[in-house]
Amino acid sequence: MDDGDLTAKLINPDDNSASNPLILSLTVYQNGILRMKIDEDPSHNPPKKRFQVPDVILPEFESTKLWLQRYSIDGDSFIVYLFDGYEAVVRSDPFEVFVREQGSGKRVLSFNSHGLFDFEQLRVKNEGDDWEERFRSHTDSRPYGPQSISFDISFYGADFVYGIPEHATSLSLKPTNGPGIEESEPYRLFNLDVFEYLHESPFGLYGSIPFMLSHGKSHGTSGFFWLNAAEMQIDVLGSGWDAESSIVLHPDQKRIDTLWMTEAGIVDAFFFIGPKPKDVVKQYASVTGTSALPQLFSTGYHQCRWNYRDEEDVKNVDSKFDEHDIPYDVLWLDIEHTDGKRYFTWDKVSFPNPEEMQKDLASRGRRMVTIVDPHIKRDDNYRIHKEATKNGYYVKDASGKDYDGWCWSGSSSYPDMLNPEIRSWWADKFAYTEYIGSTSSLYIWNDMNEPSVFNGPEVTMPRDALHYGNIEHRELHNAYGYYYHMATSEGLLKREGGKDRPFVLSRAFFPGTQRYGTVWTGDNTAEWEQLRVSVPMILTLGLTGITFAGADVGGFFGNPDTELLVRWYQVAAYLPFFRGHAHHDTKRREPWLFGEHNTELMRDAIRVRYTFLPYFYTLFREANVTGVPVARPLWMEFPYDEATFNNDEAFMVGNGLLVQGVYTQHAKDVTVYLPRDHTWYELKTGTAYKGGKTQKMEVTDADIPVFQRSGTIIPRKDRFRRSTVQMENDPYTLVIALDASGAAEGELYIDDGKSYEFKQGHGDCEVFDQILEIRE
Ligand code: NBV
Repeated sequence: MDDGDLTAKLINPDDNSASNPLILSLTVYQNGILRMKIDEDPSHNPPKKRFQVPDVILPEFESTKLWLQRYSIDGDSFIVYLFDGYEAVVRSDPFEVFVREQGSGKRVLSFNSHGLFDFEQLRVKNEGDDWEERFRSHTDSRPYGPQSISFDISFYGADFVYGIPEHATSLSLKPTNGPGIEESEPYRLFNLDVFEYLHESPFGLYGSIPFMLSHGKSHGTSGFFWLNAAEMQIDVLGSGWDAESSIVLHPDQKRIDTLWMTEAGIVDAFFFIGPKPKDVVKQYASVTGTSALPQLFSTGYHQCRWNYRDEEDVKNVDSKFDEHDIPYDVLWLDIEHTDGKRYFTWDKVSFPNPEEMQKDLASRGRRMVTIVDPHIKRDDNYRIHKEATKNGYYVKDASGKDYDGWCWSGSSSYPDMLNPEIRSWWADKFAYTEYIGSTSSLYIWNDMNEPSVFNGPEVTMPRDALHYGNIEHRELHNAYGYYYHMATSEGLLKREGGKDRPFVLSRAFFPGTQRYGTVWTGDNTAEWEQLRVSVPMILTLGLTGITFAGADVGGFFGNPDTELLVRWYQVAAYLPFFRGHAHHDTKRREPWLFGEHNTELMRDAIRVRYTFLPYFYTLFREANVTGVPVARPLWMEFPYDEATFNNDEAFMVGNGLLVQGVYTQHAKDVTVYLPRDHTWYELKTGTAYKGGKTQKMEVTDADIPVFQRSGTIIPRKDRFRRSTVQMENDPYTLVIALDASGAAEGELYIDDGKSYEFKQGHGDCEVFDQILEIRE
């Protein structure tokens, strides 16, 4: 015991090779969190310090550490107190760590119960060692040799596991391996710019969060998070994969085993005991942070396209929204608005008067977003490139030269965002005096930050590229986009002297991204299956901290047929980030281009969103305080209702609204499961349905089924306006759905919608935190 932690040496008894002992440390934090680190022992002088991911764990989390006092030894096991009713056990031989209920001894989570823990230690290269790895025309020099880590994690009492975005798959993670299971690749976590991604694929997309949750009827919910930024692969093992398993289970306990593998880094693992779904997300948020409270405007509708061509086009699109009485808040400009893909500049012919353009939009209460990507054009006349080169701010290649890759801007280099000094330099670029033509109504979009490199291995940076502190790219790859997003967000904050909240959309993400901005699911396709998969993708992001997330409405690639486009608006109107976007080869698809009837349908969907903005904003504040997401899987609200555990076609907005998407063409009806023990009021008609059953609901093209749960109060604003700005002083409508006893409760959060005054309690007006109780 040292400093309130437990430390141990891990010695491999069967190993005749001269492998050094590893150092394990175990720390307990408030609210049921166990952290375990395993790294090489510095006293054995490894050739290099392995990478530990900085700037993700909240400093305030560290201060919730509990001094380990109560422990006991039982045979070869060392037992520490974890939380009310739970303890952690470290068994020495065979080595295993697990969390269990005190008294009953029921396990919750365990590490290495199947003995799959393996840790490749760094070595000095000897003559004859060939560590190079070749991929197509690329060679990875691997100067430190293999350094992978793997282990098994078991979730007890688990019916399903969820999390580990980003994959275009179902909400509950299908087994990748095991008897009777069609063997698939493991789920991969490696941030990549994937062209035309497929649904139902375990292939990793643009962001990575190595955090898995399990849920089941016997334990409830638990979670496991591995803070590591290298490539990771995770197998979900189907039951019976290890028939010889010696783990003794309580008869009513199911178990799901998983296998985790990474290329580099250390073990820095967090075990969350739950036991309720919201406990686990709160425990995770206490480690990595809750989501930033967005400005109110950004919770409205966003209109994007690659590209709105010029100032005339912008004006025209903007005025058409008014002409058709469709509210919207933000117009977006993609890469073509720049002078030759030099970010922070404007194309002089198409956008000669950017300030005027933004001010004109702002006069009608609207904002603009421009794209700023991380690839910097290697042009000696480009200010950003000159400064970055002079200061040595670029990521280096394995030979120590500025890494040069190919992207939109042609030959490009990438600022080394791991370095706080470089982040601060980058943040300064958003000052009005630096980003000429920007105004206070301009916000930012970060794309291509995986980082995407067209001529790099797998369209990204070589793994042996070098970062600040001699860190290899392989060690931090999955966090590059996170640091870039962080620097951009800090830029907007600095620009406003810390007053207003930034808005930055990012494609790449990592644990902690929620503190810096919004995420979207990248380049989806205009297909029904992609509309369907957008729901579990966004719910998964919410479960793993990033609640402010959305998918391109309509699908980025291809032309959606009108019915798909309308359905997409109807579902996305209830998801946290709501933006229409399209590839430049697609036909224009603004909501008024498909005939009056369809304009009306899309207008209605967008208006519904605006009506519910007070509710959404209140939920964003709840997420900001607690980490509980805005859009929730049904099992998060109804953890005892087994029929919800595997449902990812419907979702809850807060605890009050249940939304059932329509994901097929020409649907005449859809089946909706309404969770038990509640009455559900269909939104349009007020018709009451008893919960605990699957209902067949007739649908028309006008809308999708949405229900309000009995016992809730939902705040709305029902007047139709051009944007959130015009709604500011509109009255609230409270929609009250009484429960069987004649009671209902709800919350309404109101603040100025843009500043940080809420941190001083300015938003916490009397109605917040206070239950409105209305009795008949
Ligand atoms: O900047 C162009 C696009 C953008 O519209 C899209 O949203 C991003 O995901 N970008 C990718 C680069 C090219 C994609 C083919």
